[in-house]
Amino acid sequence: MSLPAPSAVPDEGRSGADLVIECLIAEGIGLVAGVPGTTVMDLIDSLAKQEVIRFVVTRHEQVAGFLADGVSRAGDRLGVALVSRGPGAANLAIAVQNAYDESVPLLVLVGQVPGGIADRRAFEEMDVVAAFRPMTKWTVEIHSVERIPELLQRAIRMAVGGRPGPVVVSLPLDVLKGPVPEQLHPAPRRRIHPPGPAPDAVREAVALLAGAQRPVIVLGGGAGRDFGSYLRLADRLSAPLVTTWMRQSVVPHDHPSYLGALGYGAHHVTEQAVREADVILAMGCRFSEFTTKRWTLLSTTTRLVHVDIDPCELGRVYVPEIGFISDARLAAESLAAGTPALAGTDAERRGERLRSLRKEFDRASSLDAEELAADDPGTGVSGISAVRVLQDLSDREGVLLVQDAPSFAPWTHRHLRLARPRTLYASAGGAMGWGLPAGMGIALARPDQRVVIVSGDGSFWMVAQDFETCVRENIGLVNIVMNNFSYGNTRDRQRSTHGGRYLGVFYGNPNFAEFGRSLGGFGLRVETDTDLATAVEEALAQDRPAIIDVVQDQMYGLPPGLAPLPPGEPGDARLDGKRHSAE
Ligand SMILES: Cc1ncc(C[n+]2csc(CCOP(=O)(O)OP(=O)(O)O)c2C)c(N)n1
Repeated sequence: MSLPAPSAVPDEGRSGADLVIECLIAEGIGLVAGVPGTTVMDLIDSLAKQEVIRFVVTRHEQVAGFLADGVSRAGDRLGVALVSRGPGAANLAIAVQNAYDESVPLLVLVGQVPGGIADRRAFEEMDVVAAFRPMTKWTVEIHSVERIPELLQRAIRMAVGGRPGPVVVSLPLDVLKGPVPEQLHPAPRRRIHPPGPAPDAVREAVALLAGAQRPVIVLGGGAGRDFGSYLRLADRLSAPLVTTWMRQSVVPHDHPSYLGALGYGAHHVTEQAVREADVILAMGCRFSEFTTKRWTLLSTTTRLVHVDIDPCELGRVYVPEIGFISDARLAAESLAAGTPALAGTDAERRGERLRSLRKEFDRASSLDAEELAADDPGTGVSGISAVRVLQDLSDREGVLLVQDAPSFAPWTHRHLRLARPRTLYASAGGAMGWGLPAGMGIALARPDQRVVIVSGDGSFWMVAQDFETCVRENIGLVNIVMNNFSYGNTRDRQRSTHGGRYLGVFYGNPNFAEFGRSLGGFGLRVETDTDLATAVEEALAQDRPAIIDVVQDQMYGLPPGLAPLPPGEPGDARLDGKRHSAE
């Protein structure tokens, strides 16, 4: 389509919107995803006048938000979303809430009605600060052009610094249109160095861990990208290393200390190691509901060392015997350096225990186990099994796997073995529809890799329209849709706890392959197990985005023996405000 050439509007100097974009460039932002609207048209115009930042327009604001989330998770740059006031901001809220829940850094720019008509319930006016404050690290409205560099820079530092999270900046139209004094420029880019551990705390923790009989390391999302120091520490301690819910990709699974991920669908042996631990060293972890089996997993006699970058996390759920503020990696380095090599019977005992736990983990997580061959969640269903999908996707060179929030999650949780860390991206926040947009952001941040997303049909259809964005923007991902014509996870809850009275969980679907093709992408429908591997190969060979519609039985869902998590009791005795220690 050819567009008319831009009209030669005389340059009237820099506007507030120009300055905002200059600030983003100074901060190294490479991509902004968003949806237009009256209050952000000046920002979009400023983006049109430059070539450093790519602007990707999406078909729904939640997609822009989740896309920016994917950029932040996978790349080295902060993800940024741009939306208009009231309706635009409300549509995006799910992505902010999810990023807050998962400690994902995000910068959201929201257009706002001009100050001169604010607080009169102007058209689409929304109190952005009040609406977003409870789900952000910081929400701020900028009321003068002069303060744009200061407040934007602070917003970005807040998003990426400490425990990361979303930050929302509300930009009234009069500020975006306002003239910028010639001497006003972006503030220089500044980052705060993460804190290291206090030497005393390290000494105390080393002493406690050295005397332990059954120490366990629990690693959370705060572990960061550099996993070497955790493995060195696990080696030094001869200790099992487990991760929190959905964070199994932070370490390589072939390391002899790795014992799986906690959370919904965790293996018995993974939970057993934690339950039986006499000392737990938790790093970059917030002891979430799923990780702790609704706060019932840790034994009352287990002594706790908790390391986190956020002081508010220390003792928020479990009060540690030794708690200290530190970047998890820096703490692991110091702990590994300070831990003496184990010798004699201690070394033998711990080593033997670890080997036996690991053997059990290898058996339980095997994809070839006989019980999995008879893949049946107890309902006599047929169709393409999740096991087959996993077998066809496990550890493919050059592929990053993205997992939406359907019943497929416990399958990967239990049976996906990753030799290479950071090759699985999963949302612990539970938001359906995260997969495709996050996968788009991950693909844009990592063009050297191919992205394969696995979504439930319900989750996919919440954001399916943005497959068009993938085609238009040439984002060559593959989206596998596990098509069971139902909200499977909630259907299973009706089966297990509501006497099988099914209501509001079944629906019809289009042929997703045809849908993909109608938008200019590649599409294949797969109805038998044996065709799946070829379909994945074919889809990966395309130079355009692809959908693989994997047809399943309408009752297909969770792994054998795994019931949906029942709504339950508040927690265990350890949360009665008792100090947690051996005393
Ligand atoms: C945005 C959002 N709405 C509702 C839910 C509640 N919920 C959790 S799983 C689920 C069903 C998921 O269905 P689907 O994506 O088709 O995956 P399946 O479980 O069938 O594999 C629902 C409705 C949610 N997590 N997120």
